Amino acid sequence: MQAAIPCSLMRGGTSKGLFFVADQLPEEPTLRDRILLAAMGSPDERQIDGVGGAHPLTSKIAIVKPSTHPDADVDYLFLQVSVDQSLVSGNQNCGNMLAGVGPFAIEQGLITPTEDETFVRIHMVNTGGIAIAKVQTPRGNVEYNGAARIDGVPGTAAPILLEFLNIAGSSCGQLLPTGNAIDQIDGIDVTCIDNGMPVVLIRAQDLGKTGYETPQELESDEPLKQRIESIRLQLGEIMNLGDVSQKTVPKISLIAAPQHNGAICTRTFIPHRVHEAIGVLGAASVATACILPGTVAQSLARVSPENSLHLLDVEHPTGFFSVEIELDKSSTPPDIKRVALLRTARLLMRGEVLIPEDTNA
Ligand code: NQM
Repeated sequence: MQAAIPCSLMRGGTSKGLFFVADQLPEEPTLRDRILLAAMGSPDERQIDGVGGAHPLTSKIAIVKPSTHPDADVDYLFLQVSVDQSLVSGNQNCGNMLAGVGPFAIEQGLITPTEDETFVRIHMVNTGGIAIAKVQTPRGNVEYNGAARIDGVPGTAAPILLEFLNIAGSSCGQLLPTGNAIDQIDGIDVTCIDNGMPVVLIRAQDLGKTGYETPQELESDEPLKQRIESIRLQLGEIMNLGDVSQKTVPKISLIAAPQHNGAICTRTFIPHRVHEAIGVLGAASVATACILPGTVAQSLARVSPENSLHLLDVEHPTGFFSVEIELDKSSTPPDIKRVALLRTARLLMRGEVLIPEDTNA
């Protein structure tokens, strides 16, 4: 007999994965991870014997439960299931899957919807911060249809507004983990930043690239990938992330001057594949680097430096990611008061995922 575990398949932003209520999975992490690997069909490049989509962006898990945090309604644990390795990692957060958490919590009865819009306060267990999601709930039902468009997803859907307070230093302890706006590694200038996601920004031209290549072009450049991985492994230690050889952070964003009137152009290694767009918190970190003095992004970015409220369009391979950032400039580096952005999500399927019998053996 296969084991049948209730869950939902959802698109969250530009990612996709399985959403579970926590009490449907074993608490013990080793057994839980074996089940998740089997559910997704990993390790296998095609994930042919599971529901994973054969790419890190479609091999994701959200585990949701009622929260005991005083400022939250639900806890959200994100797990990245490696496609081709027997590895499940909780070392990073995911702001795209986060977009599905509010709708999922309402669908599962963990949250009672209030009027036409429901605010869901989400404790992001991986990094400890709080996100507030505004979900459309006319007549008490989650509305998925709507007019909001996000680049990287065809068509339109109901808007889900996400707001983050206090996400600076989420994984590294501080916004600028090395204490510097610029560091040098292997003779290359880099900016290490963590405003919700640890990211290393490198000017594409410093690695002999334009920054406007397609993800496929960058992924097929083996020497480039080796150089980037060497930089990443060294910086992991310096950014307080320890040995990152088995971790999916930090991300590496190659940056260039904007091509389409945005703030900056990005191509992001996450960290071994190149993102078709950019991660949510990854975009928040890159956008923040654009407005901090002295970073590698500052000379390339097109932003107005005067205001405390910035709206930045981060360019990526399939369009733009718009991030709103509110700063308090009275401290150095400036204090990030609030980050806000738009996502959409959709429930694609609900039912049971079937786990082969020998998985529990
Ligand atoms: O940065 C991909 C994604 C992500 C993460 C990754 C994300 C984020 O697009 O908040 O959303 O960088 O691994 O799902």
